[in-house]
Amino acid sequence: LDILLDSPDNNVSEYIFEKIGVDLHRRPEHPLGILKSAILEYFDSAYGKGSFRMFDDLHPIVSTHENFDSVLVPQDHVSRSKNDTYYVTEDTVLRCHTSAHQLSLLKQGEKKFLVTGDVYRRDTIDATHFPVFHQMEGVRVFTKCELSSTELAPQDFVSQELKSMLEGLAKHLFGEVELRWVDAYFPFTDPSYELEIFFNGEWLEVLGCGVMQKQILNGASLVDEEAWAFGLGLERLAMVLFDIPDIRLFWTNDERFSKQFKAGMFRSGGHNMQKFKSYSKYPPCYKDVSFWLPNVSKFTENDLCEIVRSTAGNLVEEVKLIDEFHNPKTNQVSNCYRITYRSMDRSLTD
Ligand code: FA5
Ligand code: MG
Repeated sequence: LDILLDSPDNNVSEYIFEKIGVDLHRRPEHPLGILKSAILEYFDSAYGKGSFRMFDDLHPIVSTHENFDSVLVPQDHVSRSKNDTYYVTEDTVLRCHTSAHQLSLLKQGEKKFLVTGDVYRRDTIDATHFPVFHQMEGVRVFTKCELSSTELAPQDFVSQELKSMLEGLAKHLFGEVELRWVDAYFPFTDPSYELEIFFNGEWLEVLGCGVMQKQILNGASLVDEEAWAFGLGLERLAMVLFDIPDIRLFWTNDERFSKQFKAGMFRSGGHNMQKFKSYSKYPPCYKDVSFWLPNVSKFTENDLCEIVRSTAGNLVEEVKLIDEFHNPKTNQVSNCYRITYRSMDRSLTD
């Protein structure tokens, strides 16, 4: 660990490194573990028990090749920057999505699989974004024979099966829920879509998906086949499923949270399922910080969030730009950020 942290390319703070191995998704009593089983249950019932194989212990440190190249992320794509991704060394990263494992599993001959794991992104901070979260990837390969059973063009057939499968999943999890499909772009799928669910008065993006690029399949020696793939955000779905208002709660050790979740509590369609009962929130505490932007190096909001996060950890609820000032004489710009602190466990002093 120390050797890795000493690498000149490393931009992973200790706060983030400590999250490796916590594996919330492998705890049967944790909302993420409960959700993982509920999704597996859906795949078992829709496709036959065991037909989708679940991988939930693949290590989150992967090569840049796996994280980016293997899924055709262009060389100049923003997600490759050190502003967006945690680099451990020049050519290893904390995976920023479970798609990093698509190609190697296809190469191993897997045709229907799910990958659940922790993923890491330098990102802004608010109630639905956290720098460490969990994704579930799903891939289904269609054989030539399966594709020839329809009059539809292969891509349309695969797209349709994908969308109706995911709508079925949403129904299994939530019962009736308001959802919408949004056209999207991913380098590794075409066409690509995102699914949004109406939650707490807003549309919440819960997953990305699409028809896998031929080039990826070809790389795994699959030439006549087609495939779909999706990657869903487990926290986002769990927030909707259990009515959990803040993404940081998934990391709390407070018994008032953990006692409310039990393995086996999931009820299909949300019928008679216990929702999360919010215990009263402690009051927030605001501090404004303003500073001049450097003239030479580039300032990014993610860098600021990272500093705030490494210093104040889970106490930070939100980091928000509230004022910008340009001094015409010196041609300098200053920013003012409001940092909202709130503890899940106690009242903060000033
Ligand atoms: C991806 O990560 C793609 N790999 C998904 C995919 C897989 C597309 C296979 C096509 C085929 P995206 O960056 O949109 O896509 O993230 C997927 C989901 O992760 C989002 O819909 C959201 O539910 C969740 N998510 C993204 N960022 C965060 C965050 N900071 N905190 C919590 N959840 C997040
Ligand atoms: Mg997205």
